[in-house]
Amino acid sequence: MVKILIGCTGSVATIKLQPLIDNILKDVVKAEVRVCVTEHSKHFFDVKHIPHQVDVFSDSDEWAAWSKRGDPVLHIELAKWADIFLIAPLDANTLAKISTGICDNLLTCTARAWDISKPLIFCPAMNTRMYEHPLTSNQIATLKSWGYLEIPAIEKLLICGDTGPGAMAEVSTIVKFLIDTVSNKIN
Ligand code: PCO
Repeated sequence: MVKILIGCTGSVATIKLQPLIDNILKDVVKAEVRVCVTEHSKHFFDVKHIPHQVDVFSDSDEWAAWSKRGDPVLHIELAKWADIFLIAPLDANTLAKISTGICDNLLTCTARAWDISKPLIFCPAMNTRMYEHPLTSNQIATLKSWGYLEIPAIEKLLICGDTGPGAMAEVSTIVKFLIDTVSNKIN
């Protein structure tokens, strides 16, 4: 089995979570999928539409799991469990946090606990104005300097009506990238 942890952040591109999961389960051989989400990302999907075998974790699960010494710490368990961490979409806020080590929620704590010898794939998604700010390329370069793998944002008509770079890569591109990453891991 290849264990894939999908991280979702508060970009509107989280509307692609369900097709992303469906296509991973269909096309990535022997994939086991879990999801960890930020509170803002919950705005963009309905957990009822996520396949039943896929567990979705969020901040409240972190606190519910721990009451005493010896209890599991969810972000550590998820970071140990996953073979691949796919953060799609990675919004401007979480990009900034991960690039500087801020860990104030389940997703960013999991990223902070990530073993950088395992693949971490990230798919930036944000409005063009944010995407084109110099902070974005600086922070993406920081993630890449640790060996993290970028699936670059693309140019298209964004949900807000602007056209330009900043849209999340297509689901098909992400799934193909995952398949290549899994086969590199095996071979
Ligand atoms: C925020 N914009 C974003 C940009 C990300 N947008 C996208 C695409 C989707 C539809 O094709 C949502 C996938 O527009 O990735 O978060 C303000 S405009």
